[in-house]
Amino acid sequence: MAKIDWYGEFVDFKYSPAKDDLVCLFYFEPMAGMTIKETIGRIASESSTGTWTTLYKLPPRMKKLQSIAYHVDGNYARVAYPSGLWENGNLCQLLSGIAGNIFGMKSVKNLRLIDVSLPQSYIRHFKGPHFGNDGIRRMMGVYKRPLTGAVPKPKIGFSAAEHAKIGYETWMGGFDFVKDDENLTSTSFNSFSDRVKMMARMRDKAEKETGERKSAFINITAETEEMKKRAKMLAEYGWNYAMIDVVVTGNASVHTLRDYCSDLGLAIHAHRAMHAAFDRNPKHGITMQFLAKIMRLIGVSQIHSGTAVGKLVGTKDEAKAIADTLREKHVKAHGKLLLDQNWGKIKSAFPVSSGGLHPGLVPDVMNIYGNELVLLVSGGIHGHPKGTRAGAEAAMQAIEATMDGITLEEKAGKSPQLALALKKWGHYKPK
Ligand code: CAP
Ligand code: MG
Repeated sequence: MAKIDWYGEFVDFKYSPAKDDLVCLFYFEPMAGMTIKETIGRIASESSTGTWTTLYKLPPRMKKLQSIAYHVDGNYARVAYPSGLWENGNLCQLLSGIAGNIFGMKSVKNLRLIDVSLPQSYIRHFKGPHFGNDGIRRMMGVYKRPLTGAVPKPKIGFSAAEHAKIGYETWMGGFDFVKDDENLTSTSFNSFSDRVKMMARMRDKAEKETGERKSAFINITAETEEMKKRAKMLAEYGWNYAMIDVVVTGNASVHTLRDYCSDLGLAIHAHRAMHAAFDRNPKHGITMQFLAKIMRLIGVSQIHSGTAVGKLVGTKDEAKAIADTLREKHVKAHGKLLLDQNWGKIKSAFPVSSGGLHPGLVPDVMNIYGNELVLLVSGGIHGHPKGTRAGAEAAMQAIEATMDGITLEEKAGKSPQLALALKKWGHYKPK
C-alpha cells in the first residue's frame, strides 16, 4: 500500500549535524498510540518542509532542506536544520519554523523548545548588544558590584512629579537606576513626556549631590513608530537607556528599536512580562533561556532572569542557565537545559534579578549570579520602615556584606538601615 506520509524520512539516528546546521533541543511527550519515531518525525517535518501526507511529487532538491531528528535521550530529542532553510537575519522566520505549528500537533501530548544552538553562519547576521557588559559598567562607572535599581511602588498611580521624587530618593539611597514598571507607559496621571522631563531634573540633582552616574529604565513600550518617538525623547533628555516589554511588543519591533536606540546611544532594558504564559510549564512551551538567547542575539543590553528565592517562578538552575546564555562568550552544553553556543562577536548582556526581593535575600541572589548582574529591589526598599532612601541604603549594605563575605547580621551591627530591614523581613521568601 502506498505510504500515506513521509514522517519517517525526517528521522535518522545515524545523522550527525553539519557545521552550519542549526540544532534544537526539544522536550517531548508522544500522544498515546504514537511511537517516539512517529512523534519526532512529525516535529522535524512540521518545523521544516513537511506536511501530513505524501505528495504527488517531491523535487529532489527539497530533500536537502528537510530537518533531521537524529538523537533521542528519554523525553529529549535533538533536531538538526540545514542552514539553507533560514533567511539571514530574519528571527521571525526562525521562530515560525522551530517555535510555530509544532506546539499544536495532535501527535504530541507535550512539547517544549529548550534551547537552540545557532551556527556562526546564522548569528553573524545579527548585531547583538550595542554596549556589552563592560560598556555598560564603563557608562555607569560601576565596575565591581552588581548594578542596582528599583521600581516605584505601587507599580502605577503616581503622578510624574511623585514618580520623580521617589526616583530621587532611590538614587540618593545609592541605587544606580530607577525602573518604570512593566505596565507604566504614558497615562493621564503620569505621561511619558512629563516623566522623562521630571526624572531628568531629579537625575541631574542626584548626580550633582552624589557625584555618581544615575540612570533610569523609562518604559517606551507602545506601537513601534511611537516607541521610536519616545526613544528619541529619552536621548534628547540625556538618558542612556530605554525599557521595552519585549514579549508584548514582539521581537520584530525590538529588532527595529535595537538599531534605532543604538544610533541614539541608548541601551535597552528588556522586561519579560508575559513570558510565564509560555515558559513556566516544565513540559510545554518555550524556555526563558531560549527567549534570553534571541534577545541577546537581537541586542538588548539586559533582560529579567528570575531570582529563585523571590515571588515569581524560576529555579536556581534555570537562573544560572539564563545568566550563562546572556553573559558567556562560549556557553557550554549543560544537561537538559543548554546546548553548546559559541557567541562569536556578539557582545554580552546582563541578567536582571528582580521580583519579591529585599535586603535579606541579596546574598541568596548574589550566590546564584555573582556580581555580573542587575539587581532590582523594589517593594523591598519602598517597604522599609524608614522609607525608600533607607531601604536602598539597606540593600546596598547587604551587597557590601555579601561582597565582603560577612553575614547580613554581622553587617547589621554597624548598619542601622540593614538592621531595620532584617527586623521587618529577615530572610523571608515571598510567595
Ligand atoms: C518586581 C516587579 C518586576 C518583576 C518582574 C513587579 O517588583 O517590578 O516586574 O520582577 O518579574 O512588577 O513585580 P518587586 P521578573 O521587587 O516589588 O517584586 O523579574 O521575574 O520578570
Ligand atoms: Mg514590575
